[in-house]
Amino acid sequence: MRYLSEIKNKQITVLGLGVTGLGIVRFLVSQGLTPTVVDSRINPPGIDWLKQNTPTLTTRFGDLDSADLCASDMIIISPGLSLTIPAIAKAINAGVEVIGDVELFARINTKPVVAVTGSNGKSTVVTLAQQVLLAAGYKAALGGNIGTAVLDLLQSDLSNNDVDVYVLELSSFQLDTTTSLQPISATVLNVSEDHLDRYASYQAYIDSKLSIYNNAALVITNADDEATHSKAKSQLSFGANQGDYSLGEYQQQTYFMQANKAFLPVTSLAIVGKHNYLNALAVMALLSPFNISKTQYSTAFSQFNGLAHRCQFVAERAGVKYFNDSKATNVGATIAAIDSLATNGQQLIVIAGGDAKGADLNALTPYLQQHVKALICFGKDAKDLMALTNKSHLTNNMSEAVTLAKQLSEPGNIVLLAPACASIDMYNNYMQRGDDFIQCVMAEQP
Ligand code: UMA
Ligand code: ADP
Repeated sequence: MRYLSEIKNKQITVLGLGVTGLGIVRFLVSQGLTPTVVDSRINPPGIDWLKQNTPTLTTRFGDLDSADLCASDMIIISPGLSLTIPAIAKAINAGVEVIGDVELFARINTKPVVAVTGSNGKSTVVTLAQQVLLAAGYKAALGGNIGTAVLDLLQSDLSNNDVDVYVLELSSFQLDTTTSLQPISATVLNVSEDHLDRYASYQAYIDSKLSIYNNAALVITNADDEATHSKAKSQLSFGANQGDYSLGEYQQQTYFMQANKAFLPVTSLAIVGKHNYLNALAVMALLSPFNISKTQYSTAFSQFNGLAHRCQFVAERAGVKYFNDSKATNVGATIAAIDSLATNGQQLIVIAGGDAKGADLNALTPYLQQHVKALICFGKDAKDLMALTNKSHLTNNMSEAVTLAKQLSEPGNIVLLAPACASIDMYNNYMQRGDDFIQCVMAEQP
């Protein structure tokens, strides 16, 4: 592979040793390269793997200032690190090339890539897209922000014969260090405030998302969300009532419509909620370059039961249904969850809180007024959430929040964990927070 021989004699630093860093190290070592591995943490997550598998690599763990990053020819950086960290900015100013793992993947990969970003729905869309492709007989590999480092998707002989197409979920952080990706189709699903602790402005965050369209053969926009729009020549759109792929009525049923023609009823999709119907439309638009029949779509749509921690039904206790939407780590996702569960005038009890990442929470207010009978808050930014409504209650933790939710609920109500915040102030990740919620619900006496 030409690009790898170009960098063979370069001094490469792998910066960050989490999921991404390990993927980079494994890949480079499999190609006979010997990078230096740096992480600002004394005990980064990948340290044990490294000690066991590649003990001879040079490592520098701890303070980044003393890692001498300027001495590298190239830094392959993990997405959790901002390019504005002084030691990293200094290396960039000194002329060191800094790229992400997705960029290295793009420079090497020869297979088609379907690329997905957006504030919400990415994981659902990429997983459903992979399921549809598999149902249609394509060998489809899934990776990126969803949890598998992209370089772990490549075979070490680089033939990649076991893959016809890569489906990649890309975060804005990953896009910030990617310039060479040429997706066969790419979408920004939607944009709402998130990660404002990493971006200078909301517009900077939007611009980062929009960069996924650069070099895409087909751009897929959300007709209902102007921030996702593009001037690309080749584009299709999806939307609730408008766009090339939309929702429409046919024989007294709601259908997924393709160019205004009824394609499949929304009941063909096992997951529910309007946001998921939009996700399915996005999948159809993204996969339009592939040869996929109605039956193959229908098979995949009916078999996909959704991902854990996304509006996941937990239990019914004393006539009250409990839903875990711990993955609602921003305002847009919490609104979508309230919207999809508050059908038929349902009144919800919502548990929220955590680290709001600098977001403006006010967009929640009308939804709280209309559909929420109590907002139970805890965590770092609980007070900001409390200020949104006079129906709020402050608690100290999940266990107290669930107990209070039970006391406030009546048969027919729904209790929804949809925090609108990251979990990092109290948990390792959103999965741990969701599991805590489930445990607390199960521990309550019926
Ligand atoms: N960190 C340090 N020092 C370092 C390196 C990292 O303190 O030297 C910290 C970061 O600031 C961050 C944490 O370690 O708080 C993890 O960062 P990382 O870059 O090592 O993360 P990885 O383990 O490589 O996981 C990353 C994505 N994480 C982030 O972007 C924060 C994972 O997305 C992704 O699944 C994985 O790569 C594979 O592509 C997770 C995520 O939270 C799910 N993403 C954000 C989101 O979805 O909102 C963007
Ligand atoms: P991401 O990978 O972008 O975080 P997920 O599919 O994991 O997306 O869903 C994250 C959260 O967003 C969940 O709470 C889910 O209920 C909600 N969600 C999913 N799709 C959408 C959408 N199209 N619009 C708004 N919220 C959504």
